[in-house]
Amino acid sequence: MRLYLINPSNPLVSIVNIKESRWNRYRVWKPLSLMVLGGLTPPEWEISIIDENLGAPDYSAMPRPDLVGITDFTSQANRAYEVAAYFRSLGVPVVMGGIHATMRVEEVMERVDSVVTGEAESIWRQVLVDARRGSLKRRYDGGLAEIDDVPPARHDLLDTGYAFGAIQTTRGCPLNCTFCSVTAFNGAHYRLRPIPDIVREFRSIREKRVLVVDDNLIGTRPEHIARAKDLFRAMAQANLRKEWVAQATINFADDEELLSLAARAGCRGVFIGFESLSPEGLREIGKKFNLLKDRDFRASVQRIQRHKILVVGSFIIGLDIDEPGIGTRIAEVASRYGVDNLNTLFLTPLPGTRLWDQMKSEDRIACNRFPEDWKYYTLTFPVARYRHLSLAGVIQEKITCDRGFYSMPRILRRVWGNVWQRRKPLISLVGNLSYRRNLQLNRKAYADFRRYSNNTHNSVRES
Ligand code: B12
Ligand code: SF4
Repeated sequence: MRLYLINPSNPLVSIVNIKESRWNRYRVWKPLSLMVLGGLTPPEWEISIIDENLGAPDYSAMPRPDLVGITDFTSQANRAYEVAAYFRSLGVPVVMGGIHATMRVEEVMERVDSVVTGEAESIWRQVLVDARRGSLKRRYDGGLAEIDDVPPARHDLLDTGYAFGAIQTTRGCPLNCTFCSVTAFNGAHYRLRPIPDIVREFRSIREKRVLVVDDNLIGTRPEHIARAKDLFRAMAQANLRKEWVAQATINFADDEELLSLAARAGCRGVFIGFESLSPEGLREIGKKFNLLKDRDFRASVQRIQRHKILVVGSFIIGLDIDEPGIGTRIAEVASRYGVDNLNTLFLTPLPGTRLWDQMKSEDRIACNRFPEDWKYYTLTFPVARYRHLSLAGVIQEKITCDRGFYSMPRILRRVWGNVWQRRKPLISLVGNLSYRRNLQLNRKAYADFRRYSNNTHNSVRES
């Protein structure tokens, strides 16, 4: 029995776009979901994982599979439907699962044979049994997995062309920020994989560098921090010789022992969502956690960097409190915090989030020709109507912000700071140049987007 597991091409960045910027190689990540499905699949299935970000293959030249499984984020939905239509035209059954399939079940059901909602661990084997018998159900619900049932991912099924391997150590997030799908999809309970399983799986990853995909590797409560320390101790003891990057909340900076253990375990970079400059903004999006303790963000960033860990800071543009000038302010504040890279994203109502419900009820979802418009749900296009910023205005804020933060003098200052502190100046330079190069690509994409939108979506205030 032959199974194809497919990651449809990602409109945002793929290795195919390497011609446009060779630094993009560092921005393409392995589709861990499909490697986990591989780990759940019994040996009688011959599995091929096809990641279209490495270049879409000529499916007609490949052997006919008995079953196709497709994963997709919302932004990949259109390509996912094309791939599904192709295989269904050959009479091959197609199953779709993952975040978009879960949040848009009806839409997906119209285009595939079977939809799997939620996490797949409890249900995937049953799907395969039914597929063999030719009796696939239209819908399966995996719900939330027992965390001990998460198998080691099949890292051997995908090997070439990536700069980073991938692993997951926790699932779920209690914070439930309005714009984020994680609590809706993975639940509010923070579930922890057993440490020995993680260490063993780390060993099976061939890449030297690894992305730990957890939404928050360290968690928010004292018992989470204690577990993170145990994990880092075990990783250091196992002498894995891996360098890894992860996502964490800002409390990562609050515990010197945690930082030092993380660095010893191989942590080289951390992605932190600051999201907004102001307490009102943080309250608006429900990220109250960042408000705690009268925090000095600059000092927090510096404490992390002292352990030779790079900090990527993320902010959102387009909150209801954001007014003209927000782009310049974010660039300035992010520079003041001293982050090594800045990632600004447009406030985007992703399906299944609280923000989606709110914006839908206020008739603020401007790109709403679905499924075609899903391609713009990359957080890099302003798909909604913002309170104080028009379409042209919000795009201009983003351009101003990026131009300000990634100006050559500021890049050189940051890289020089890294040389001075002996903190991986090369990685910092590559990261900064990659972002800078993509700014030019973004500008063209925005011009096309404005033409597509016909400049119709005004700010809420104007309409
Ligand atoms: C790692 C990651 C990335 C990596 C991508 C790695 C990759 N190629 O998969 C990078 C950094 C590139 C990335 C980029 C983006 N990401 Co991202 N990312 C994640 C993150 C943190 C973890 C994903 C992961 O690997 N999970 C571990 C695996 C094991 O879990 P899983 O994917 O959910 O798979 C399970 C089930 O969903 C199911 N399943 C999945 N696929 C299938 C398929 C079949 C057939 C079946 C049966 C089951 C099934 O089974 C799996 C096992 O239980 C998630 C948050 C999260 N917790 O999921 C956000 C998340 C998926 N990303 C999100 C977003 C918005 C983006 C971007 C658009 C934003 C941006 N500008 O960065 C881009 C778009 C990329 C694109 N493809 O177009 C959103 C997606 C929301 C949505 N509705 O689409 C999420 C949920 C975060 C959020 N804030 O809401 N991302
Ligand atoms: S943005 Fe981060 S902290 Fe907020 S709900 Fe999502 S994963 Fe949790």
